[in-house]
Amino acid sequence: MNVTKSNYLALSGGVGGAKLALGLSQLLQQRLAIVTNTGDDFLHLGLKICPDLDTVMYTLAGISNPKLGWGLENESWNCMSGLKRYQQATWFQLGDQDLATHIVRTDLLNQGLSLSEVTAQLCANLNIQSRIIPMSDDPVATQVKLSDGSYLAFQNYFVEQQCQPQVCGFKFDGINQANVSPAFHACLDQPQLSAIIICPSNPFVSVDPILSLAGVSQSLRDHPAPVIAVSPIVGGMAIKGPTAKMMAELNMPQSALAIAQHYGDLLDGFIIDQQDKALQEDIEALGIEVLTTNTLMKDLNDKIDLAKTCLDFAKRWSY
Ligand code: FO1
Repeated sequence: MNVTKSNYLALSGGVGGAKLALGLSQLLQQRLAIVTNTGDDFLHLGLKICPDLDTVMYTLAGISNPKLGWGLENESWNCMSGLKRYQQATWFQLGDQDLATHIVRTDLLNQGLSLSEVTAQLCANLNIQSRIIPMSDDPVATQVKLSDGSYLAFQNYFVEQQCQPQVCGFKFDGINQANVSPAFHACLDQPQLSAIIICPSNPFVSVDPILSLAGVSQSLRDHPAPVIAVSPIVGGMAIKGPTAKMMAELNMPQSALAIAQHYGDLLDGFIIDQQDKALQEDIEALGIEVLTTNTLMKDLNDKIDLAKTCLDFAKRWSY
């Protein structure tokens, strides 16, 4: 008897990933687990900041700042004004309500809870139905390599320097010592996973940290569930963020084909935008099944439609 497979795993980071995660969570609720990148995390003003966890959390709770994509809606910035008084760093904008998240997270971590436990508690308070899981409970810090061979911490690159510096590589400090988080490990061990969906996040700094954790890539290859990615590049452009700029600086074509080649044999399926239909054959030649659709997510309906397309596409591999 074909056991009804019912659970889904999404890998996400950044704003683009959170959009699809929201669409998937609207369809799947508790049947969805979202493993989130923690390579963007850093200690700032004594607080543990986890931007990609917070972006997914706020987005699924319906309280994220729709214009910025990160932080909270209806935010005030009084603490930032206070910090200016003491000549403190204000390049990383921390809203007053957002600060509550960082204060509570830092306090619970200092009490000995794991990042997974803290995340579960924050999500419970925000009444989030899907499970948001840090990729690891151990520290991993993404550094971008600059053309002079030096490394720059991710937030200093992304926010303080507005992604201006040329990058020629990346490293994830701590990745070799970091363990896959318990809930992530449990997801990978679940035979009844129906699909593993790589959201349209930056492959280099949002998805690769997750895939670089020991054993993750091999687990995805070995898992009976299809691994499906949605291209973060549409018509040669990134919808948001530095993905296309990084690809240019890495001497890669800024195309959905180059993204498919980057993920390589990890993928069973790849969803590209109709603007990139001409690339379908070249991607299929890699042994990857391709679906062409509208991947631009302008509103909640688009996010749900794309999520539905992912789930229907995954059915091609169900037996
Ligand atoms: N991104 C910015 O471009 N400028 C900011 O001032 C900023 C503050 C910030 C505060 C909390 C948070 O959770 C995210 C924040 N981000 C900011 C986004 C952050 O840089 C993320 O790493 C990106 O979204 C990429 O994942």
